[in-house]
Amino acid sequence: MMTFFSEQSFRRQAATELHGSTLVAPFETPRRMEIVLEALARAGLEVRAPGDYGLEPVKAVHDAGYIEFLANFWPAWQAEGRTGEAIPSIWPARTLRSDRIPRSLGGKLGYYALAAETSLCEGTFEAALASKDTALAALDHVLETNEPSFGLCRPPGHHAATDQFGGYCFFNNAAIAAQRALDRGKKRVAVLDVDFHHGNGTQQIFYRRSDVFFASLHGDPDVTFPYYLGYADEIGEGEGEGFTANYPMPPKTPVSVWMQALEKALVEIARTECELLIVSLGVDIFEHDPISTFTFTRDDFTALGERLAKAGLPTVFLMEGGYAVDDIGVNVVSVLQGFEARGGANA
Ligand code: SP5
Ligand code: ZN
Repeated sequence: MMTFFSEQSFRRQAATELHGSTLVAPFETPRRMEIVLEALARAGLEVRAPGDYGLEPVKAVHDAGYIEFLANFWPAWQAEGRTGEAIPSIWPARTLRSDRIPRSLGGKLGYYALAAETSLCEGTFEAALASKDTALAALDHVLETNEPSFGLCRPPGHHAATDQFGGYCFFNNAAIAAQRALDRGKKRVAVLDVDFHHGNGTQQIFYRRSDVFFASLHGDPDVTFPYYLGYADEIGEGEGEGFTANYPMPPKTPVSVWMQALEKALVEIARTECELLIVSLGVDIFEHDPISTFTFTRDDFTALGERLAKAGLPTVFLMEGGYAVDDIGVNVVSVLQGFEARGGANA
């Protein structure tokens, strides 16, 4: 399996994450990438650097004002003499207006944020660009060779909505790749999100559309971030009705139960006649993940890869979460090797 990674992903070096009542070193640390790269090397998988795809594929998915905000924020913040990382602390919440974008940087910060744990800092925009390039290169590889691929995206993407960042995400890499696959001739694409957290951004972006089928298996939002999306009754709207499927599950859900939900999602992917599978691969479903509550072991990750291979679709894996840093490499490679062992996706 070909893999892709950009060194530019290291340019985000945030020092802060708002966690409970304190600022901690971010769970989404660049060290995660080093560990995955080491595991890819040990597995003998080639890693290529992506090309520069520019902003057009981002504009196809995200709001122009949002992209401009991310591009300009850090220099503007510094020009105001602010030195620390930027953490939003007020939003256009239910009782406030969301039809005005404040001129103030602090006001913009909250307008474009959906959560407060994700600080903005130097290099964030550049890393986010590198991450979408990684996803696009992985996609193009699948389209051009029909072989599977893995994009080691950092920062992750699935929480990023049309015009909001949060949950460690800025650009929605999976959505950007899915849109490009459509633009390059695929009639319908499936995004299967196995990250522990609901892929609220991906769902929102495609909620009213039938050309992308989105399925997410995740911790029940009733008790889990991002709390306000990801319930089973969200099935898409209008044209998109029947093209979103959610499988929320409680803490400590046995892997056997999770696998049954995966079967249901794969039935839907077959029903909707998707021609390409994009897997939002978060390995924070691991039993020892520090911020999550599912129970995957290393062998379960292998079994997941094997099962996905059976779907028989051209497949691109894109990195999302996974915060048990010492294990993230083994867990990711287990999925990829399980997939390859079963001759996944025309390999
Ligand atoms: C891509 C991705 O996996 N993003 C995850 C973002 C989670 N952000 C906030 C998590 C709040 C977790 N609270 C956990 C309490 C653990 N004791
Ligand atoms: Zn996650």
